[in-house]
Amino acid sequence: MNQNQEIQKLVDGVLKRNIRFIAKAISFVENLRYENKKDFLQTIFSYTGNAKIIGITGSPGAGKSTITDKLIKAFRNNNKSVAVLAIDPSSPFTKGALLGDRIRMQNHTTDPSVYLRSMASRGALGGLSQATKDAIKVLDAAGFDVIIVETVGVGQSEIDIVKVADCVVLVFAPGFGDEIQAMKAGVMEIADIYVVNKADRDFSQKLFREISNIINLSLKQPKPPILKTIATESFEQSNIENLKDEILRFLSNAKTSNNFDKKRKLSVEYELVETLTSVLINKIMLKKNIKEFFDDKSIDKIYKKELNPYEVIDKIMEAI
Ligand SMILES: Nc1nc2c(ncn2[C@@H]2O[C@H](COP(=O)(O)OP(=O)(O)O)[C@@H](O)[C@H]2O)c(=O)[nH]1
Ligand SMILES: [Mg+2]
Repeated sequence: MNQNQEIQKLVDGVLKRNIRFIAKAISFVENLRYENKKDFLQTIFSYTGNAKIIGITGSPGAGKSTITDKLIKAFRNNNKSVAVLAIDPSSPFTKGALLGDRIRMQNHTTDPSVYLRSMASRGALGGLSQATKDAIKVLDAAGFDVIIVETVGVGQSEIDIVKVADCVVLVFAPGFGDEIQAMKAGVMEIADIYVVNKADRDFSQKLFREISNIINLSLKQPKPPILKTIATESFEQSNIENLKDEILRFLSNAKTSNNFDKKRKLSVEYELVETLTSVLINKIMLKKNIKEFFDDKSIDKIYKKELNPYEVIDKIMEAI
């Protein structure tokens, strides 16, 4: 089989929602450089855009995976197919956390309309990597109605999730002490829905009030809802059915107000710029007459103030 046939086979498998091919396609986009996955991405492009993408973010241990497990159930009750991408910031060599996520979501492993996948985050500056965005496209093309992206809310990935998700759920739990930190960092602004999980724990009411106060002060319109959940309770007791309803309400309001399209167009623009940036930089760095600007000697000179970096940039711009 030549390369085109290989790619077509992979695409066909994905479009048929064949789990083996989906797994293969995600590894494909995860491991390859842009030039090598471009043909594949180009072929699936026209099949993407139908899934609802939900971001679940918050501190490690807040209960995101436990909530996701029950959200899967809530969407399955409505006959929606669900794919989950759990983005783990830890090194790909320490699989502990990934295993934990799998265990918390294992209730659905025999359901062909549910697909779970963990990915290591390898994005620049800890943000969502291009691989993650491409994996979302694979799941979208595969026809999943809902794609849940679980990201650990530490820094850039929390902000980044806004660029890919249609609805962002920010999960808090009492006892982390990082609530105020998060608010300071401006992370609060990214949420479309707030969840205070572990509502069975002490101080959850206090946390609920704190977050309510912040929402009331925020200029964001409409005011995001805030829900209390106990993800470890039975489905009926957990309040996750309500969370699903709030997510659907948000998405439907966003559609009517045009915010949905606006947000998606922004993310198209972001990705265009991001892809162009990485393609350009790769192309530039590979040029022979550019390499010398980055060799040890040149870096050492800049370090010793013998060479001015701004001059170097000017020279690079002239050389390309
Ligand atoms: N008491 C209590 N524990 C919970 C609740 N939700 C999750 N947990 C527990 O908190 C721990 C971390 O949950 P997990 O879903 O892995 O958090 P994640 O890191 O945000 O994905 C697990 O031991 C869960 O069983 C809850 O509502 N109440
Ligand atoms: Mg988790």
